[in-house]
Amino acid sequence: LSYVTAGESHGPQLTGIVTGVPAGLELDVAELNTALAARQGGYGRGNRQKIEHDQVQIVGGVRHRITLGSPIALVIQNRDHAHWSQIMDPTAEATPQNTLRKVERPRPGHADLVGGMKYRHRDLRNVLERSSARKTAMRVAIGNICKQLLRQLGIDLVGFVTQVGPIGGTAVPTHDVARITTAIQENDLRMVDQTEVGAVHDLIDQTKRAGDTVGGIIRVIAENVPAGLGSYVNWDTKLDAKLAAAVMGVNAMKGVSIGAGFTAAQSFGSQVMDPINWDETNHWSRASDHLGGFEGGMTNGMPIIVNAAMKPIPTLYQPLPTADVNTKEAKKANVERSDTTAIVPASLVIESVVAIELAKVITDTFDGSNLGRLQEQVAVYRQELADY
Ligand code: EPS
Repeated sequence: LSYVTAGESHGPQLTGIVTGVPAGLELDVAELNTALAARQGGYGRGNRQKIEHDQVQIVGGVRHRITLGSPIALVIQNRDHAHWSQIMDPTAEATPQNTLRKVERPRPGHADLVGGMKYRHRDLRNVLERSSARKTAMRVAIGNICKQLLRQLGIDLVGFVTQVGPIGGTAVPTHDVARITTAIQENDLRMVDQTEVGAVHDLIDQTKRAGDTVGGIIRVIAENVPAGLGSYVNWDTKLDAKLAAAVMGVNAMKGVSIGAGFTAAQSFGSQVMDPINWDETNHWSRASDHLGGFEGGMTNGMPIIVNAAMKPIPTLYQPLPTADVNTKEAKKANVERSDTTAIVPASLVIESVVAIELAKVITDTFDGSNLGRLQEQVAVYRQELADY
């Protein structure tokens, strides 16, 4: 299973192709659109989301709601393109008129400057249009297809926010995906602890007034993942390594950890390892889950816990010093419309990339041609693990 996306933030549309989804999966398109709407929401979003109304159009690989096993092609329109149709026109010749809104003052922390250097762009709009997090909408659509596939194999997952700026970070008391999913729907921050919501709203309001931005920490929990996915035998077959790469592939991510992560470094081994249990009901399990469901780069059957640290968004309404790429004069950075924080949408995106990696390893480990056969093979494998 793999995917590719194309499309600029203010271009006509986002396009995605995902290949390797088994045949025979009944797709709930309403659920796909609900996930896209959730990614658009959350406290701290800017005005762009008032323009967009993300809806997926399926243009390949699905017939009468059922996946065919062929590549699935998806489209999401950029409604804002109507305001940028000349500036982002793919075929018209460049004229002074349609190259207005040039970006020449790169924003520190954004891809602007290095992207311009690397691709020899003098108008940094050519960089920012693709480096924009707008493209993550398509990853949520593809992630939701994978989530629907995983559900057919008994695997569920959820992404949520555990910290915004300095607020939060308290231990999440549960690994129960259904309980977390219910709790985070009670507020507009996808946070489990409702008592933190008021303080986070205040923080985001103050940050916005100051023309500044704020980041945070996201957690994804996946449950009922069978043991033994990924492998210890080579560094590049470790599944935790693949999850880390997928997380770091999301805009603005600066850190990733599994389970206790960095706090494991300051604890003793006896406090970090998860004691092994065997009993008639659960067969093999662990007494705790500090290692976030991974031993030796393989799933161990406990809930997978992935944490991601997101930096504050680099576009600031009170911009930082930079230099004009053409005149070289010291200037303030370009100001583009932006969110104060995108931690809520990012939690959906991180959930999506984890879903994609899990769907990928499962369809690689077992025969991923047809959902029914995949279900049979996974059931036989789960039984074998229980009988071990
Ligand atoms: C983004 C800047 C903003 C965000 C955008 C990401 O876009 P605009 O400049 O058009 O206001 O809204 O995110 C999305 C459009 C989205 O759908 O998430 C950026 O510079 O990364």
